[in-house]
Amino acid sequence: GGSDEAKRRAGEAAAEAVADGQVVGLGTGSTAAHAIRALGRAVDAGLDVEGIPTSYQSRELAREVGVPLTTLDDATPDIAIDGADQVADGDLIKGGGAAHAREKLVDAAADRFLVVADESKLADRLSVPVPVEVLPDAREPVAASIRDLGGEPDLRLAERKDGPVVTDNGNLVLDCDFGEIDDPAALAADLSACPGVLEHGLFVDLADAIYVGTDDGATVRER
Ligand code: DER
Repeated sequence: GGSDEAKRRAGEAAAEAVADGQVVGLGTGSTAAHAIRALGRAVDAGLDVEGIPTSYQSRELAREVGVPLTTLDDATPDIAIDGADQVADGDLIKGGGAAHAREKLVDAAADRFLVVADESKLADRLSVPVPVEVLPDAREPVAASIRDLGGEPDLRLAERKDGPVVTDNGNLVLDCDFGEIDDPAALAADLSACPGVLEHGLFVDLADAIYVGTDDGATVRER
């Protein structure tokens, strides 16, 4: 991935967009983490915000840096800040951190969804594998459906645990390689229609702005 400096620039620029009194969706991953840390500093300086986390990781970091927390039961996010594995013309592939089910819920609930990414995430077409969260029992039936759709499903194995990655929701993740994706919306609909699929990492037409970080700044692309 890109440099941490570029990720920091993107995250901090997006955090600047948060206004006093707002509710903020707190994304998952190393780029969104910079935004959460910046919000913690802003809270220390008097900013009044409440965060809705998108994963165990973002909840823990928010608590660590002092961002007050709320939930979708009690608040609607005005703004969400979240990373991406790939960005192409405003559509995203997310799920590198296996948090995309709750991320999509919070990111889509927000009035404005700001993506934060370093330049290495930008592409002309979406082409990285699409993470698909599945009920454990559904692994094989969904894998068969993925193959019927032209993808190659790969069960995501854990690094510091024997066996597969298990999500915050207790499910498994199939990383599905479809190569270049010509019609993200159509593939997204096909994936959502598979019984046993909890959520997939295609975020189609959800992003409102892309904050692109470089080593010396950040640019904003409004959608
Ligand atoms: O899991 C996710 O969706 C993350 O946002 C991921 O897509 C980006 O993680 P990174 O900022 O650490 O590259």
